[in-house]
This record gives sequence, C-alpha cells and structure tokens, in this order.
Amino acid sequence: MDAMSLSTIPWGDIAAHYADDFPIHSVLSPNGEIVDKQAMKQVSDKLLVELMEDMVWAHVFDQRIITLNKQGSLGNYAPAGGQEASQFAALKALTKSDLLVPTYRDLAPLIKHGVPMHRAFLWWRGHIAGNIYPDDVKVWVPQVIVGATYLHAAGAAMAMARKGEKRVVMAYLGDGATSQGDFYEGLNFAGVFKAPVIGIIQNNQYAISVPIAHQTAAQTLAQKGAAAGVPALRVDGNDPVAMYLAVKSAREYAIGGGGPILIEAVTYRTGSHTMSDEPSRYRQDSEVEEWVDKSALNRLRKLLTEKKLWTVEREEEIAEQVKAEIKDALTEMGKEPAQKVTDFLTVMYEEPPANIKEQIALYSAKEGN
Ligand SMILES: Cc1ncc(C[n+]2csc(CCOP(=O)(O)OP(=O)(O)O)c2C)c(N)n1
Repeated sequence: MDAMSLSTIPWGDIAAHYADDFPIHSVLSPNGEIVDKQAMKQVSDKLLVELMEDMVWAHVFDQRIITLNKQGSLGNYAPAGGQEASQFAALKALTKSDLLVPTYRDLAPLIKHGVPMHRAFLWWRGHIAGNIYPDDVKVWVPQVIVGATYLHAAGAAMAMARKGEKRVVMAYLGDGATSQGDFYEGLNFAGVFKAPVIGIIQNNQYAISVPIAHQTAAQTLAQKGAAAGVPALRVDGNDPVAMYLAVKSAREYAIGGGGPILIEAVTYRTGSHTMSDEPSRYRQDSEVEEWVDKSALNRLRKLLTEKKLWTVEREEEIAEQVKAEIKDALTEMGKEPAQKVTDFLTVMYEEPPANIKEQIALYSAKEGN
C-alpha cells in the first residue's frame, strides 16, 4: 500500500491489502501445466511418481472406506476425497521421526505415517484399542475437538525445541478450526517460543455446511499467521508439487530454529462432511464438478502420462493393493476382543476416584470380569 495520510483513511483498501500479501502459490496449473519452472527443477521424476502413488492410494482408500461404511462394516467416516495433495504431498516432506497431529479427516495420512490400519479402524468404531499405537510411530490419535490439533501440536513442538530435538510437528486443521480460540492461543505460543510446528490449514471451503465466506471476514486464512508473527503461505492445495515444496522448505526453516510456519492449502472436499451429511443441501453439483476437474490426481496424472511415467495399469495395481491391505486390516480388527465398559473406566485414572471405583465394581460384576 502507498504511504497514506490520516486526512482520509481508506479502511476498505487496508483490509483488501492483506489478501494481496497472500496470493495462492502453485507449480502446476489446474490443468497440469508447469507454471513455476524453477521450482519444478527441485523435484525428481521419481518423487513425482511416488507422490502420485501415495495420492492414488489415498483416493482408493477413501472410496473403499465409504463403501464399507455403507455396508455397515466400519463406523462413521469423514471422507477426504479432493484433499489428497493437501494431506499426502505435505506428509511426503516429513521424516518418520516427525510427529503428526491429525484430525478426524486425516485417517489415511496417519496410516501412511505408520499407524497400523486396523488401529485406525478400531478408533473409528470407538474401540479403546484404537488409541494404542506402537511406540515408534510418531502420530497422535485423531483429534475431534475442532482447532485443538494446533494447540496440542504447538505444545509438543515447544517441548521438542526445549529438548533440542531436530524434528518438527505437523498438525492438520480445517478452515473452520481457524475460528477457534485453541488455534489462536496455539499460534501465539508457537510464535513467541519459536516452536517447530507446521500448521496445515486444509481450507476445503466448508466447515460442515458453513462456507468459508460465512466462516470469517478475513480474505485469506494465511493472514491469521501474520497477526501472530508466524510466517504464512497460501498454497494451491490441489497442487502436489507446490504442497510438497512448501512443506519441505517449512520443515528446514523450523528445524533450523526459525520457528513455526503456517500453510493455508486451498482445496476442496469433494465428498460429504461425514457419512451422516448430505452436501447437496448446501452446495451445487456444478461447484463440485469444477473442483474435481482441477483435482491433484487429474493434474499429476496428466503430467506423468505425458512424461510416459504413468499408466492405467499401475493405477489399477495400486487399487488392488489398497483393497488387499483393507481386507487384512478388517481381519486383524476382528481379532480384537469386544469393547467392555470397564475398559474405559480403568484407563482413565492411575488411582480412580471413589465414584469411578464404584462404577468399575458395578460393571465388572455385570460383565463378569
Ligand atoms: C470444539 C468443537 N466444536 C464443534 C464441533 C463439531 N464439529 C465437528 S466437525 C466441525 C466442522 C469443522 O470444520 P473444519 O475445521 O473446516 O474441518 P473439516 O471438517 O472441513 O475438515 C464441527 C463444527 C467439534 N467437533 N469441536
């Protein structure tokens, strides 16, 4: 903005100015053309193929879980179709020692980061065993409290920084989550204490039925980072190359002691909020079709097919592999003993208070423990 005199203050222009500072960055255009040749040089063909494999895995997984939900084999589910690049290309930039803090919509990435698939399924069924992960898997159980992923991640990252650990925390959160107090509190702490936390705001345009325009008067979500002194970037969340490079660079910055980075991934949820939601009540089919056209899968498929690095057969092979993995995980899930009420009561406290002890006794008798 030009220097301004207080004789006439253009308030409207000031608000618009924030948005100008946060344009959407991309490397691949919506139809898969390279728009940032310099950035493209930083990614090998091998990496591009791996990104595609991951995203196809995620997409098939999502569709299969939706079907299993409809058949009653699995509990409720929050579809993530359309968000493959925001989730998986971001994840690709981490190492297995980095901590992932996911939401209820990030079931597929948490499996990719090492959580056994049957544990993730047990979590969705509300089974207590779904909260127990192997020690070497650096993932926290999915967070249902909207906005809390960022607060917890900031705390974990502050601890890592104090211990001098060379790793980062990556937290996913939604556009709606950026309206929550937890988010602002976490952001403020992260900024002050230079916590190595990368926040991935998956701006999928809706918080259940609330569109982004009704969520906030801010024109971008990235600018919320600036208010806390946290460097922020707005990235095309359907561009896997842009997402990967942004997170890779953010990780290096955070590990180097720079502190937190906030990334707004501008994307779209093509499916329903959860399996109990009916999106046709709040959005038009034409809007969904428009976003599907510029999906991450379509973009990268086009680019890789032109480079002769991708085939329909490879895609079918991955689909079969995902289905087999899901089948095995369902079998494994079936081996878990049925959930008991006492299971919940006994893990809550090291030394249960009197009323909980009473309940444990009551349910132990009922359940014949
Ligand atoms: C603190 C809190 N308030 C309300 C809810 C109910 N709720 C569940 S999901 C959701 C919408 C969240 O939207 P967003 O953060 O954009 O994430 P998305 O679901 O789109 O991935 C709401 C309001 C909740 N889980 N937690």
